[in-house]
Amino acid sequence: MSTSTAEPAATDSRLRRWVAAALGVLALAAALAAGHLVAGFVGVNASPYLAVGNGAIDLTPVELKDFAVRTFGTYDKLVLLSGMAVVMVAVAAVAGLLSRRTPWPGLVVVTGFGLVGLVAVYARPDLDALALLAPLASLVAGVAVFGFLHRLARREAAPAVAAGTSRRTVLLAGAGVVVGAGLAGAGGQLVAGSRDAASSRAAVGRLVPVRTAPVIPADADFAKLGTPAFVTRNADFYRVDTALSVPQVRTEDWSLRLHGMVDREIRYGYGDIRNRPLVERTITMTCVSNEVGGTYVSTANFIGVDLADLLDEAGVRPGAEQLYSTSVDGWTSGSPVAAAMDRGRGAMLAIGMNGEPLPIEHGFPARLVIPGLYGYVSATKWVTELEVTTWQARQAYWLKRGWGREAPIKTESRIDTPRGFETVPSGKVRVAGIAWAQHTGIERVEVRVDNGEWREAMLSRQVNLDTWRMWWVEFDATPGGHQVVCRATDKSGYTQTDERAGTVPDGATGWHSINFTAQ
Ligand SMILES: Nc1nc2c(c(=O)[nH]1)N[C@H]1C(S)=C(S)[C@@H](COP(=O)(O)O)O[C@H]1N2
Ligand SMILES: [Mo]
Repeated sequence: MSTSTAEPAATDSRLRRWVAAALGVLALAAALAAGHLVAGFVGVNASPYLAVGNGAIDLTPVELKDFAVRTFGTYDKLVLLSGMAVVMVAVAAVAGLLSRRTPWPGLVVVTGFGLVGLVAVYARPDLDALALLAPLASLVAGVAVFGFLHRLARREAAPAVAAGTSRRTVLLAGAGVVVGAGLAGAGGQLVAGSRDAASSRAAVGRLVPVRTAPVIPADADFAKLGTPAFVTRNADFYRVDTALSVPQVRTEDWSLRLHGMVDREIRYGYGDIRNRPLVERTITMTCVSNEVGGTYVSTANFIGVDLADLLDEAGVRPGAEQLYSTSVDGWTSGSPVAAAMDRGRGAMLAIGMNGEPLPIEHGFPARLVIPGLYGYVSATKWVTELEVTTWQARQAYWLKRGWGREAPIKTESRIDTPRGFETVPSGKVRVAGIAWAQHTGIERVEVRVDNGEWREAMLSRQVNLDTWRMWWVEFDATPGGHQVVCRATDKSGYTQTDERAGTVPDGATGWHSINFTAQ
């Protein structure tokens, strides 16, 4: 140590505010990019950013999750990721600002970030120990970059005598980190992309069922009158899941393990399923989070095998109650064994949708589809495990979070035309929409305008009991505001209750109503 204790006050060598904040943000960028690069090799979900987001989803209370799905719809995850980004950048900048004199506050925060990433990846059920390399890379890169840039910047800020570093060097180092982080992040994305499921899906080719679903008659929808098309295009089919990044499973890596209360455990490979005689069924799926009037209802021609066939091969033991299915990403679902075994219901292990292999976001290579039950108890995507068990022994993902165990789809109807608050010419106004009561069938839809008489709507041709039906009716509308309400009656004789219930715990009820203006 020199004797120059009178060295100018440390204030002189404090980093400028913007430099300090930038250091924090640069270290964050380097950390995330390094993690993403390594995740390209060990599994994209090991990327600390995604792992933390996925962890946040799993920890979010039901009400908040339901609110997010309702408010942001398909963008809920984008909103979450953007929100996380804003918070992280802010914390990183503050960490930098706290480190104007010594690097320690920043290093502590960077390490804290790293530990959160490690815990989040560790907690993922779909990742193995190797995946920890990604958050580890983040931690090391974050600490190293912060320490390195801080030292450079401090040297530059120090009194001229001691200075061996020019401002230019610091800026160059900062720019180097930016470029490096960009390259690493993009590299990770590229590597992950080359190992994704798209090429595997393309290699599957056309799936040709031996028993195709009956052709959909032309009068099965009133698309020209303002209802949806009977069969929903894959690109338009609603999507609901907890996965931040869509699981990428290649057929060659996929298998389905069927075990539990069975006589013999079986493991099916993709070829074992694809090479069976495939059946095709037209089924309307609905999400329990669908609010009255909501959009989480769609119809497709699913191609696959009978779940009952697989269960029979394994030999289900007496006393079995629950078919507990697990997705590759750890999500779980519990379906009644009775529904899965009931041949009249036609539960499927589906590998195709509307003539194509399942789209990746709809569960490629394989998913469950059990007609008549809400998706969270019947429709596991990216399914890799079926355990035959009891209700007591296993609790599925949403059951643990307060949703019901038994969740048959409730009879509902929706007005599609006119749109809410639309202005239409007065005179004849056509009201059209959809109704569903899967596995029971729709018998009647009635429509009421301005608290007048209920009028029976024209129904589309019934395709099968597991699909929606379309309806329309015409009214004379005088100029001014009007309200329309609809209600369906199913084939059991049940008429939709007007009592409003929320989606939790087992599906919303109530009549859909819209207001429109005639002029
Ligand atoms: N792996 C996995 N499968 C899942 C879910 C999920 O979160 N993860 N969500 C379920 C729910 S709640 C519904 S409604 C349906 C939706 O299927 P879709 O996205 O193909 O429409 O998938 C079900 N299968
Ligand atoms: Mo759902």
